[in-house]
Amino acid sequence: MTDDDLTRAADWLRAADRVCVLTGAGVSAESGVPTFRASDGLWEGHRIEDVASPDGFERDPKLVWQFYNARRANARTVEPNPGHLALVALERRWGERFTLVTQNVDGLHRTAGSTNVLEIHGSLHRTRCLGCNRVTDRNIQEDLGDEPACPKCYGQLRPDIVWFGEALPESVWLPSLNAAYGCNVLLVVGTSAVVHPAASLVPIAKRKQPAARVIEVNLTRTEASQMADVGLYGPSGVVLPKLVERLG
Ligand code: BV8
Ligand code: ZN
Repeated sequence: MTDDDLTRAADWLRAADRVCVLTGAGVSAESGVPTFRASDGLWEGHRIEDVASPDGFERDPKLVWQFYNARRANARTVEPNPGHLALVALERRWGERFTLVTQNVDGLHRTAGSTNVLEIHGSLHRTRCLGCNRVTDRNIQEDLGDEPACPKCYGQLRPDIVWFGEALPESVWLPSLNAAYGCNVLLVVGTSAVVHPAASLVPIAKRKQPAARVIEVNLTRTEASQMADVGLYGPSGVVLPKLVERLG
């Protein structure tokens, strides 16, 4: 990342009326949350379709709950990193003209202090009942066991997470689309941009008129890089605070 790149990114950001941010697992990596596609990938030992799909849950709900209880246990041990805190600072600067769309289910953006957070793939903190559809915030302190039942109707509980093959809830996806269409700058942080429809927010922001400026923050180039106006390559926990500082 050159100093000139940082200045250009800060200039576009400073001039923006509305800002949208899309984050992925990379923004939590420095907090100690494993990413999905790194060699020590989260899915290690488990095939995605076995632990993050409705069929997998139908086939072996205990295995899926073991996988999610393990991720809840990891989430108990981690703290927000300076990258999460830099995004809180950006939200405080733009207020309700700032939207944070996250693919992450670890809850770290909210823990860091972000408030307008669209958790488009759900959250490890919540369960959903297959009997009465009730969504409950269970936070992450307790292990839910491998066959948790609904306290209200004794129905089967599942993690309130969007699995592969499932639609994103309209309650979070529509405002995310709105934010991507309405923003002047889209900050894409720590995502390989391979999972859809989340990744489609980048071309949406880029192809609309007037186009948004796309700033990518990542360790490496990704599927989104060719649509980025500038790439700030480095750890997001280092780059994002530098960007906030350059904003002045
Ligand atoms: C749907 C919850 C249909 C689970 C997740 C072929 C082509 C295109 C699409 C598809 C296809 N085949 C199937 C599909 C659809 C599929 C999809 O996109 N598959 C991909 C794999 C090809 N999508 C779906 O199934 C979606 N649903 O399409 O439904 C439908 C439509 C209408 C009506 C009914 C049905 C649902 C997708 C949601 C799946 N759920 N998460 C869980 O978390 O347990 S996705 C999962 O991947 C996570 O949410 C994660 O966030 C997400 C994306 O991964 P990333 O966040 O990007 O993480 P990754 O490890 O990949 O990358 C990390 C990045 O960080 C890297 O770039 C790395 O360089 C960088 N990094 C690392 N450290 C740092 C860093 N950057 C900065 N600093 C650092 N320190
Ligand atoms: Zn229930």
